[in-house]
Amino acid sequence: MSRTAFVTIAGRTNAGKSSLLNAIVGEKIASVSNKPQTTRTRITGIRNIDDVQLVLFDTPGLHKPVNKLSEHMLNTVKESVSDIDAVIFMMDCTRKINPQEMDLLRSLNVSHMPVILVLNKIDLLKSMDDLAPVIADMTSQINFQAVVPVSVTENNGVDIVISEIVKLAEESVHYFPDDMITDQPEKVLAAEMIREKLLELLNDEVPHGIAVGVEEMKERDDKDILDISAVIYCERESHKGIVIGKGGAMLKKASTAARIELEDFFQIKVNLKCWVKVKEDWRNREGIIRSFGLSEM
Ligand SMILES: Nc1nc2c(ncn2[C@@H]2O[C@H](COP(=O)(O)OP(=O)(O)OP(=O)(O)O)[C@@H](O)[C@H]2O)c(=O)[nH]1
Ligand SMILES: [Mg+2]
Repeated sequence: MSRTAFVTIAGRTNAGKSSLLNAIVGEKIASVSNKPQTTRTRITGIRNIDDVQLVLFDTPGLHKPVNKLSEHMLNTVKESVSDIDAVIFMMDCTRKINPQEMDLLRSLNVSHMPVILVLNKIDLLKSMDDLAPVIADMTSQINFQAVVPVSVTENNGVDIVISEIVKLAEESVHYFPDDMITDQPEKVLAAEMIREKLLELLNDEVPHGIAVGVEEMKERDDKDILDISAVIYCERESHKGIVIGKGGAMLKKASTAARIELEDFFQIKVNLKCWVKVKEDWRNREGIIRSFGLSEM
């Protein structure tokens, strides 16, 4: 009989949730960056191990809400931690737990949701002895199904996280076809790859106010080339100048990096064209948030 486990990855922004999703799935399906609030929607990743199908939901990171988009992101987290088999609560082990994280953990305990505590970024610790007080403090306050120290970037401990989730799988038919790794449409995957490069390259407020929409994605009939046209939205005229850069240098750098990743992912030569448009203060405008596909499920 086949088995399935539905698991949500939650935790503070920048803890490494999307990095873990990618590591478990074995392909880069979620954007990762060193900037907070990289993930904006719930992203499904699927991994099949023998007769077990793991369905993982990556969620936006916990943060103080600053605009309407933030509120949607935090609602997505709330909606993603019920009707599942377990939560992977991810912590950056070098940072103190904050009240917002504690509130979520307590509410998970109240609803008897199994929680696997994943302590990430152990590569940054001076000594593994530093973990003991963190684990003691956490386990004295919250009941965990398991506690797993990991370094996702060094691929240390991810296999243990996988085996902990496999234990929770219940008999059921597989929900997704066995060759599917994510529920994101190709246009969304491509847009997220472009946004990730902009997050990497831009600083201050500019990257947070960026949304990317892929308008067209089509393989040519006569050649093995995938034409992609994308629009990069930013919040102000001054931001548009920064995104384009001197003589178009920034846009060129970002789109070249995105093209290389797109070619690698889709295994075809890509011709990427990007335009930059302004949507004033869009992160506070419900209609635009919805039209960008960024309101909760
Ligand atoms: N040193 C170290 N850095 C890591 C590790 N795992 C992830 N990171 C880095 O942490 C940063 C945040 O990673 P993400 O996977 O985007 O974090 P996230 O929790 O999804 O963040 P949000 O989407 O903003 O909530 C990136 O720069 C990652 O490369 C790790 O094990 N060690
Ligand atoms: Mg993320």
